[in-house]
Amino acid sequence: MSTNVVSYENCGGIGLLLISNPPVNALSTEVITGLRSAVSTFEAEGETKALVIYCKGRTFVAGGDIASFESPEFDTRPFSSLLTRLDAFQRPVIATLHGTVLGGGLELAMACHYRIAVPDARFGMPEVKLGLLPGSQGTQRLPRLAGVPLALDLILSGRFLSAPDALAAGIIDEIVDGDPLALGIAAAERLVRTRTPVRRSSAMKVVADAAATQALARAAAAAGKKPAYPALGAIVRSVEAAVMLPFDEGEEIEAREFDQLRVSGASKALRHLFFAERTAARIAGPPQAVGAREVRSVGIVGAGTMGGGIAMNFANAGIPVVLVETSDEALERGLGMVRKNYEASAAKGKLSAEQVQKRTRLLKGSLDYGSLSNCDLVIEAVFESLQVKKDVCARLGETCKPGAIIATNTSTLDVNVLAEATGRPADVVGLHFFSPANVMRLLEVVRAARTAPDVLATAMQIARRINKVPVISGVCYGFIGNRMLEPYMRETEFLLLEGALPQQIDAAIESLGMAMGPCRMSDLSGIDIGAKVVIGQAEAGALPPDPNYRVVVRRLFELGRNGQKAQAGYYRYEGRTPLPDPAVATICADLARQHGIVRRSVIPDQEIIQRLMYTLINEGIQILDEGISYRPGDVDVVWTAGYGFPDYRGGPMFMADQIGLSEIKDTLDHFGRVRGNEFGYWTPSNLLKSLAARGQRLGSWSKD
Ligand code: 3H9
Repeated sequence: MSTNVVSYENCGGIGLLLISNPPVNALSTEVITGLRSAVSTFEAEGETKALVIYCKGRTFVAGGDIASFESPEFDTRPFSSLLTRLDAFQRPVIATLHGTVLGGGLELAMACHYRIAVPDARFGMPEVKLGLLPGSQGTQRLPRLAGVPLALDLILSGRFLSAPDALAAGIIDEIVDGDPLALGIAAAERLVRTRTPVRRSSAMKVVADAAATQALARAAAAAGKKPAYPALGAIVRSVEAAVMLPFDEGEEIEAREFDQLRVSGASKALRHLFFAERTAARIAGPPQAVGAREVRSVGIVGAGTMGGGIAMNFANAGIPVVLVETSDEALERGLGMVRKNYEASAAKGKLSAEQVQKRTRLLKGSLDYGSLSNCDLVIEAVFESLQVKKDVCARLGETCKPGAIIATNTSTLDVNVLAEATGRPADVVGLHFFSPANVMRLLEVVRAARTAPDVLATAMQIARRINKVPVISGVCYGFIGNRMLEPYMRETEFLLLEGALPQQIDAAIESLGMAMGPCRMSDLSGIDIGAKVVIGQAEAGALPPDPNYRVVVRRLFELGRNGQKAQAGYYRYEGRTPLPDPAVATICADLARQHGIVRRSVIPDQEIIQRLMYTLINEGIQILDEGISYRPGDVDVVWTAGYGFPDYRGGPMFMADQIGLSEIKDTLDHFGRVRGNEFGYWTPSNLLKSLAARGQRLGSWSKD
């Protein structure tokens, strides 16, 4: 028997079932149908002594096919009943495991009687990251094999276990190095020869001891604090059912929970982001590169907080880095900060002493640009000033070897101008890291007008190597993220002038699930940083001719209220704790008086949310229309990976579809009418207007 994705053959009395569904052998409907038919063949061949299930390619089954969950007909039960059939065989069923054995893949393995794995196989139940739970008996079998505390930990966190840890936990039976098929056949022959009785995980008793009870109670309490993630509570209830109820009753509870989660907004949003992150890594738009350049060594100019953080990313990935500074003190300060960061990670047990040593050995400092001459990639991370950066770029253009890539970490300057300054613009790309650069996952990769296709391809590849989530942006002020932040900050300040308080604005925005409201965020990133950008824009004549525009941040800066580091900004601080500061209300009231702005005693939270979020969304749609960003999903990845946007809302573009594009357009029009639209703040982008008019969603829109 054989289909495109599943084949079965009888080899010397052993049934061999092969799954071959690249890239990760996900359980598509076709795979499940193929599995059922193969299992029926084995069932019918009464004389076949054992069944071996194995996979072709880089991994055993890495889970259910996430795309198939969108279908209204999707149901976990056909796969679950297949697992029940496997479990019930009197003849041994063996899973031989390699790669990442995840979700439905681990459920398949656990339904087999014997699990053998290669040493570098990894195991996990990552459904929670998709807002789901293991929906095919996983919440029932894992507690039986591994105990309730570990099962809960794995299913609630989605973390992976190594093969030795899985063996120690009782999830697998044996680790052997070799070809999965040969290993499976050898194990099958041994089990048959020794007449080893089959061991069914469904028949094992769950250990219901005090540790299990405590783990359940702790998990239930933690889930209760995160109502935005309904999967957490559903997981606890399903594992509890494994403890309290017979296997098949627990299985039914799990299936019902899965059905509800699958159609929940949170799971839809998280599934959207799963694919959006992977799609963002693909370069859209012509021309495509034929290949990438090799990056074996990296240079960084500027060993400040940014440069040091960027350097750590490369050292962590095993790539040697040279940091160039202008003085011994600056260099020592930068390298010292990196060393301190590594030591802090070691103290927390996140890195071994050996890892720290290996990484610090990869970092070298230099005062000489000449030491960059052999680097394959050089990133400038110097002070954010056009002249300073242009000078550095010009020097790099002369110093770097032919074929080396020159990257700028600017967050606001024109990458085209910097690229021309090097004298070799085809070699130049923007790499906009977010602070702290060694922690934040997002990397905006800025494609300048003359960036060579292979330079862009290399930037995307290197981003994945250093574990970043890359998103391509065209050249514009602020790229994708900071440009969308601009109307959001503008409305924040206008609302403060009209009488809202920082704590009210932050609370309204945080109620949506944003990690931080705009005022707390500005205090953390530095009022001086924000104000200098606005002042620079004003000097460049790039601000709207509105005398009221962003006056609050400039006044706070004048007053030295530079945010958390100054213990005063939009809030006053006790340590890192922000406390409401009546002085800020007074500052805003004075500014309002000077600028003739009428203050109101009540500003509804809904107005705050609409003015901040709808203008941000409108800017995102404008960015798509201009081709600065390729896809709505790319914008969502920027905001969820870099700006604390709640993943369970899927990002601003996904959220816009949930709200309804017509509703957003109509609300912008409404604000334009009641507030006036002299500066175009409320003008819906053309794309928003046309999508709303056609009743189309961003999710089904593409530039082509
Ligand atoms: C589940 O199992 C529910 C069950 O309880 C019940 C089921 C009946 N489906 O990440 P990569 C694609 S829920 C569909 O770049 P890596 C991915 O989109 C599932 N597609 O590679 C990409 O496609 P493209 C539980 C999938 O080496 C390509 O494969 N399982 C799936 O960095 C390569 O992916 C999970 O949540 C999938 N399940 O990492 C596992 N998985 O090339 C999710 C991958 O077109 N997957 N693709 O962009 C992962 O964590 C990683 O993909 C993995 C490989 C570690 C496997």
